[in-house]
Amino acid sequence: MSLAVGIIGAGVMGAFHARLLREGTGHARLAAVCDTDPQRAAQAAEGARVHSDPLALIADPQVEAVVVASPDATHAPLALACLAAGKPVLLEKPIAATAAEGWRVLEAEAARGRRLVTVGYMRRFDAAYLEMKSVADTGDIGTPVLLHNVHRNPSAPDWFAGPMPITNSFVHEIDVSRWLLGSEMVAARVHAGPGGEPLLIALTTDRGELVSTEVNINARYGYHVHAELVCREGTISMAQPELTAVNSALRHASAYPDNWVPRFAQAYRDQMQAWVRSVSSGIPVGASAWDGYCATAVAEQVAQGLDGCEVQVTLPPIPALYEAAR
Ligand code: ISE
Repeated sequence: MSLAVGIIGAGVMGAFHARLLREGTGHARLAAVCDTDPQRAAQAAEGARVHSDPLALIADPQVEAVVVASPDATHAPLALACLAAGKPVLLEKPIAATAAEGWRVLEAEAARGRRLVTVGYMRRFDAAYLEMKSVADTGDIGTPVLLHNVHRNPSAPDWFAGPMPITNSFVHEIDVSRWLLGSEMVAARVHAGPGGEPLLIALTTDRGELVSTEVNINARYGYHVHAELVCREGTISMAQPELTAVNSALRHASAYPDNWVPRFAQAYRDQMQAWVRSVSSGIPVGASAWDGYCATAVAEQVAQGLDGCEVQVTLPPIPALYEAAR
């Protein structure tokens, strides 16, 4: 049996998810694509059904599960529509544009008593992060004390506004740090560089660990994500995932991609395959609606510290539906 998946949004991420479903995902097929631009939808669909109304795609009887890759502000309403239709959804991050909306998604899922929402924090499927976590979890290099993150984009897209470096980009570090450390964030301090960027964000966890992140959305030279976990007896850091380096003209060089898709292509592939399997097995994978809520709620509170003051970060108690997955 192959799972019939509909995709909402045919921009960079939606088109890539469509390609994954057309070409590289076992036990799944691309059933439909929806975009406000019919040409873009048809291009990504390559013969699958095309919708211009996302609610029509969700209601389409030929669509069994949904990937949402439309703009951030649409995530919560579309997740709620998927929940109302009882259809599993792989929701691109962030879960919602605001924590309050994210909470509504979580509440609606909890009211159904069944996990249907997976939030697409794909770094949880990245080989380098997975290896960091498995080394840290052995305890061989001692207990974690500090996680250094670097998150650089070559340039901010023109739709980036207000605190989006935090609520759209830094949410990745919030999620992956919670996942790597198994800790919750309790305090934050934001330092802004000259003219407001880059940001240097220092978080403290409930175990006293420090999480430092450079969020640099105009780094110019390329897309670059790096992490180093410092433990009491050693460190583990990400080696650059390039396969080759070129020696030429007195230089040794390797390339940077210009966006996140090449860097995390395999993670997206593995996430899609794991999600498809989880829909048929009923065993959830990846970031839950609770994880999605936590990332957005922490980001929103961190953004309140843009004036440089320390912020105390709080989260509500975890609802019972998500407790088992912790
Ligand atoms: C984008 O939405 C992503 O998810 C990328 O991983 C991140 O680097 C970028 O800053 C976001 O805008």
